[in-house]
Amino acid sequence: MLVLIFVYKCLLVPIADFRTKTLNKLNFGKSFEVVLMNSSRLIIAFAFLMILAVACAPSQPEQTTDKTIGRSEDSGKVAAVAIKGFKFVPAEVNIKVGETVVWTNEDTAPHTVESSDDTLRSDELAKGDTYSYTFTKAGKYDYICGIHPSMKGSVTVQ
Ligand SMILES: [Cu+2]
Repeated sequence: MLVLIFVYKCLLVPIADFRTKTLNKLNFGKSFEVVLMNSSRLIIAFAFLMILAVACAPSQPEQTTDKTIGRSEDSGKVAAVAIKGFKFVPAEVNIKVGETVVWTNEDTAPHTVESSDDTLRSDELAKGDTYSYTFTKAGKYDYICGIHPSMKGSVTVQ
């Protein structure tokens, strides 16, 4: 509705103004100014319509790649583990050699990711912080939260 009003004001009002002003004003210089003013308004209206057309054009389909299962720059797959409700979700992850796991703490409480063999050893993760590790050797990596040792998870690398 606002758009229609805008278009009306930009297109129709200047044209009406132009007619009355050119009829009323015999001074050529002033009429010429009016013409200039109206044409610039028409250009603005046209530009606005073009922008509107672009904005209304069907947008490209959104990328189907899930952010949590995207691809890192070296094209190795990334598995996401959320830390929420004092749990690793999912607690068990199966990946292949060369793939990366990214842990994201979604709790307000701080957590860590620590495996007994020290392969995994994150800093204290505040809410929103992430820790990632790219696994280069096959095996099963059990890990816990160093602050809450009852929180357990594992990564199996094939
Ligand atoms: Cu914890």
